[in-house]
Amino acid sequence: MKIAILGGDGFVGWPTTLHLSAQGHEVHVVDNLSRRWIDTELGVQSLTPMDSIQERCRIWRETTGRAIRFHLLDIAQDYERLKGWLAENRPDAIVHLAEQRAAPYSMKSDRHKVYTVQNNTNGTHNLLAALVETGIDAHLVHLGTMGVYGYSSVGAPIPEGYLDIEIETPNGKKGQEILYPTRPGSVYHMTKSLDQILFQFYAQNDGLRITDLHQGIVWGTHTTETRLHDQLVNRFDYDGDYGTVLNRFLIQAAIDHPLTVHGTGGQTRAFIHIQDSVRCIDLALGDAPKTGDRVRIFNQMTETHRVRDLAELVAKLTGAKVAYLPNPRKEAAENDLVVRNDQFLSLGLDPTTLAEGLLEEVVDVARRYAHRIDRSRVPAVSAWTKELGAKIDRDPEGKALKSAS
Ligand code: NAD
Ligand code: USQ
Repeated sequence: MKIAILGGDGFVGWPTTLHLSAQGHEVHVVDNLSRRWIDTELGVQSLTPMDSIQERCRIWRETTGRAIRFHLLDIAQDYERLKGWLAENRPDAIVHLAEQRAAPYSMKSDRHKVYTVQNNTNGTHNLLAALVETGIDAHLVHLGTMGVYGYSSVGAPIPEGYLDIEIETPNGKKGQEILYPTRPGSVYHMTKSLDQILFQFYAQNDGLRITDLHQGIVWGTHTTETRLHDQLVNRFDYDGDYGTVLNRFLIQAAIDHPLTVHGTGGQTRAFIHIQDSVRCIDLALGDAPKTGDRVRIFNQMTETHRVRDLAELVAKLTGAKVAYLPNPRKEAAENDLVVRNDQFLSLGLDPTTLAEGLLEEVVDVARRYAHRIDRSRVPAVSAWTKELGAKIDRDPEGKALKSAS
């Protein structure tokens, strides 16, 4: 297949690009490199030394003989170029990862809220409108998030996208299928809830074939293909905005920094290893909906964990200390989370779990590149409200904190 990977220079996008290229697909990366600019804005860099996208593609070609083409394009701001690019290249499938994906970044200031909504919502809508206009019948696979649901399982597992309900009418009860209700907890998560409605409309109105993958928190760094060469290494975010919880605990352990648990650590979240994330995208591409089908929604996660249990696990493994800190986020202090993921299991996903020795691998990566870590960028300083912000003034080592942008 000819596959366009929008956001193919990112953390999930790069290993997905390599994996699909290794499978023999013709792969095109479309990216505006905004994530690299945000690193510059925040004064941070990936823990792992990432080469330019052009250099990464060159090394891949040298290592495997396969070509990956890179196209510098902003899908949110440059509608005409996006439409022109699609009309010229006519991909069979599109993997859409090109969004601002950090909840803390989306809550830093009004400017960051506005940017996140404009970038994510326009990007998704531009893509859908351009597909209709160009008449391209590509299968669109979008990376969404488990967080659209707000992590509450109300005692029952979160289904894969849809809920059967009954409504009282004057003629008795009537059944209806609705999208499972959303309850996003950040502006970023809100944009993913908006994406869902855009997909529902375009599938229903124009027969677009769409799969929305509601992914949990991705952890780990290497995949089979990124291991092939040092310069194919994946990016690794550790800072307070883009670093996600388990990877953060593992790098904190590696540099002898207290593990930064927000609040009681009673938050339960869904997780997936980067290798499984890549496999799931591949499985979803191989199982496309037909024209006229409703949007196919998968829960892309393999296990759930409570934040404090993860901290204790990492502390046991490495001897790190755990710091319980004021929570900068407005979120439930404790929650249970049960999630259905039957569809990927039935497509053959064999989950990689925390128990499989890969935690040590991340600590090893962190130790290898520890000299690249700026300790002052480790604490999370982005607060969900001004009131919460007033409580976040010291890092776990007692130093005064200031925001990076
Ligand atoms: P990332 O920030 O590393 O990568 C996103 C890529 O998209 C970057 O290379 C960025 O430059 C590009 N991009 C952003 N806006 C763009 C635009 N307007 N035009 C062109 N390119 C643009 O993020 P990631 O961790 O790889 O996440 C990829 C997708 O998966 C995101 O949509 C995210 O919401 C979703 N997701 C990620 C995680 C996770 O834990 N990392 C979990 C669940 C879902
Ligand atoms: N947390 C800590 N300490 C830290 C960092 C985070 O206790 O140092 C806590 C947070 O308060 C939160 C939980 O850990 O309760 C998860 O935070 P996170 O930053 O790991 O994940 P989140 O903000 O939810 O976002 C990440 C990705 C996002 C994706 C989402 C999937 O950045 O792109 O959509 O995970 S999900 O969480 O399922 O919504």
